[in-house]
Amino acid sequence: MAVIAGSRRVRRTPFSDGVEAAGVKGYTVYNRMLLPTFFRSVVEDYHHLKSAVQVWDVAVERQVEIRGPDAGRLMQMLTPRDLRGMLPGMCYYVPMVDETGGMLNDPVAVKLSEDRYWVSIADSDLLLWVKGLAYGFRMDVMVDEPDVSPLAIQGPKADALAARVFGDGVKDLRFFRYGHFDFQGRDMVVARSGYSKQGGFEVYVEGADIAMPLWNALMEAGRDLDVHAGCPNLIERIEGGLLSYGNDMTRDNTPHEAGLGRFCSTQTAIGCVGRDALLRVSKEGPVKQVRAIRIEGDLPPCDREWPLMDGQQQVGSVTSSAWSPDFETNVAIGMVRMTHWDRGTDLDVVTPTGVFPAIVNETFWI
Ligand code: THG
Repeated sequence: MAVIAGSRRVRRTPFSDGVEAAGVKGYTVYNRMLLPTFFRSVVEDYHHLKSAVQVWDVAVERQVEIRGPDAGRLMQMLTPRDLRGMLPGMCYYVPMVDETGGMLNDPVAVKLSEDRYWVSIADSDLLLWVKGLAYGFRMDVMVDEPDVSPLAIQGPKADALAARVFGDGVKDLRFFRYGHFDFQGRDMVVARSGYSKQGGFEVYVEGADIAMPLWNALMEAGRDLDVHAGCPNLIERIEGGLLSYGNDMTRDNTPHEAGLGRFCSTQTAIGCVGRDALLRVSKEGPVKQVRAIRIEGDLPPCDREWPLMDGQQQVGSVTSSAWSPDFETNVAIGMVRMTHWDRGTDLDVVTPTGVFPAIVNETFWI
């Protein structure tokens, strides 16, 4: 593919100077902001992520801040996940849906206090929907995008690196919990979370001025741990079954179709605007759903939907795919009709360069 032209419309991040100094070789655009796609090569980055530690500029995970007396009520309007058990100190993975039950985003919500949340969004303009609801329902809340940029520390040596910069206390964090830690006199929210299955942290960096000092401190502290700049890795995230909004699910899908039914308790999510629509589909169950797919052959990059065929009949599509060096197969994510979603079902996938054998896998590669 050709290069992405820089312009003001495609926003840089507070870490972009560090990313460039580290030799970034590819970018995509996410929430109208630059997101690195690889540094050395996708495969080299993959092996390094699984064996060492990386620092990721994930500032594209923009925050929608909801603050005010109606913050809790507005949050529950957005999601079929029951938020009554969510306390300050917790992060929740929350499917967000419109009035038809269609997925608008799959963010990580961070509860800062009873009346203040950050919604750490995937690639869609969730801010506009939230502001529209707040205005339309005359809610007593402020909704905006604060100067907060997540920086991820991911990989098996993430605990060791994070402890050197934030102290041993970070090691006590449980999965999807956060704490407040000091860095150069600044308060930082640090959570045990991140868009990989290798473990690690996400630092919600408040204030662009402290971004490069933190980036540099992590790079220096981790020199003997072989720390390297990295980014969400296509191969590793498919192996782990981490979904990508806009790729693996869209507004045309319910959370149940996306395989996110375990994050929904629609019956008790009182106030969710998509509740009535989802109660109907959650009773019946979805007729198509996300599946792990194994594909044989030398495939092109998956930059469009690939039809999944049973003979002449289309029974689904592949939405993400990559060669996995560790599993020595092409790992893929697809949306497959109920009639063909059972483990071991043999299908054909139609790509721009040919037709290849595809098999529905029991689980992701974790
Ligand atoms: N972290 C933060 N914000 C984000 C992402 C993130 N915003 C964009 C994008 N990623 C949102 N999508 C996801 C997808 C998967 C997960 C988090 C955000 C995830 N899932 C785990 C899993 O499926 O194994 C665990 C979820 C759970 O058990 O609660 O982590 O990565 N800040």
